[in-house]
Amino acid sequence: MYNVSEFSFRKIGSNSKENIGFLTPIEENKDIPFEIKRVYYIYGVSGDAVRGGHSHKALHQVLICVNGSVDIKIKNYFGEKTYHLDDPSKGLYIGPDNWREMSNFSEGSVLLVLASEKYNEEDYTRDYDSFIQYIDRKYGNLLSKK
Ligand code: T46
Repeated sequence: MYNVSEFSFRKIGSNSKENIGFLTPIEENKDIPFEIKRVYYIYGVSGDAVRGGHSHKALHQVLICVNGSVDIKIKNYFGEKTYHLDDPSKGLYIGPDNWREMSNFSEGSVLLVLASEKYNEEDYTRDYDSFIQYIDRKYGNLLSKK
């Protein structure tokens, strides 16, 4: 999907020892395509709760469900898709201009987010109609006709 991609991190185990699990390292500009200026995580969310409901004008992020599972619904100029995150070795890159909603959090789930910028409320578009108008102005008027 445009400006959104799923990818796998390195998952380091051991050839000689069993049951010691895995280690996933993440380095900026190597394992993810930007410098990490902020890290936050979301947890303790009820299964019936929905978070998100906004887009970003400039922010790049990678979402990793380090425990449990969660659904991430993305809507952008080119369409709509829901990604299911349930593996701590998988990441979901989300670039600018993507409306996102997080739902279906499993019990005990933890959603880790690596962000390219510090927190800036002015980078958010939290009103859906404003998002459509912003996307229309930037990309044309196709989205509002879908
Ligand atoms: C996103 C999804 C995946 C801060 O003070 N600092 C921060 O770094 C963040 C992310 C949030 N906040 C404050 C702003 C709100 O008063 O925490 C409160 C909850 O934030 P929000 O309602 O935006 O949380 P979510 O879960 O809807 O969205 C968050 C991120 O804000 C957003 O960038 O892409 O996670």
